[in-house]
Amino acid sequence: MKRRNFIKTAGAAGLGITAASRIMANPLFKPSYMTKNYPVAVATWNFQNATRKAGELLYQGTSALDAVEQGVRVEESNLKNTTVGDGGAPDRDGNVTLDACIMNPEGNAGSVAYLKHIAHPVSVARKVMEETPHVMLVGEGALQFALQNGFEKKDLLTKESEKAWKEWLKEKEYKPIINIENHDTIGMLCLDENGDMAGACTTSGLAYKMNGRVGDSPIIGAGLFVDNEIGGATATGMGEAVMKSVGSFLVVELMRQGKSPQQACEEAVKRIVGKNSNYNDFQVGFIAMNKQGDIGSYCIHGGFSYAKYYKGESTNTKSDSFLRD
Ligand code: SD4
Repeated sequence: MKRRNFIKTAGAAGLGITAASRIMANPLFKPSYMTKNYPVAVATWNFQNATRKAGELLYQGTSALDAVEQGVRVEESNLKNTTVGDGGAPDRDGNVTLDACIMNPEGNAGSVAYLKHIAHPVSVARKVMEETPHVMLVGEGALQFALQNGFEKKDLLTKESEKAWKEWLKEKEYKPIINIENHDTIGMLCLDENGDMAGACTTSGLAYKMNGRVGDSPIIGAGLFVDNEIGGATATGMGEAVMKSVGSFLVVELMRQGKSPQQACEEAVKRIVGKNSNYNDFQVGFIAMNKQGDIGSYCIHGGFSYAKYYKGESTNTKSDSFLRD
């Protein structure tokens, strides 16, 4: 039996056939699976400038793909944000290397990793998606491709990031920082007025990572996954744990099996907790959205939140967490 028919039948059985059919015949009756909570833009952390930008575009009729790209670019440009784009913290050797990806409603994807000197890796990722036969370009090749496509080459290491890195060099102690200044990687999902979904994820990765390290954020299925039939998910936190669980793909598949966005995020986090005995030492957070625009989020440690723009209102919502702080 199809799920919708099952829901109708089960509902009818519970209420009694006559009462249920009377309710369903009412023109104002809207079963929950038909509720449209969109256009909407949602992003990891309190990145409300980014969701506001994307959301306003969505309400002007912009496509999910254009809105999500423009939305995350706000944080890529933000020099005060040391975890994304220009001004991002460098690796141990002082290189700022950026990771980003994007997916459109058709299920196409583009990605760049270990990209130096380009302030907007998400836009390079989009070009990879739209203008090459490939999904992912890395390092020198990604930079070459970006320059060939007119992106400006610039030094992304700010004075502040350089100073903080030099301070770090004194001890060279490497341990993941949970909830960096309460913001981190930006992963965003947009659902446009046609009900089509696109997503993007962009980061400078873990501060003081090893030279050459790539995290989950540019990996399709790990840092981001969108299936326009079901919904999308995106991740933040310790990329290694997200990659090993193919986290965002897992969340979307759990939604496909009937879980709500919230239940799917919880299950994915619990799976990571179950497989990593050191989960106390790192953060992972997911956000997810289904095709109705319902949103869920869950993380290991408290402190994670998600930003949302819906019907002219910008909000930041605290995420529930596995560990109670
Ligand atoms: C990474 N997930 O590179 C990203 C960055 C992040 O806490 O979210 N760091 O692993």
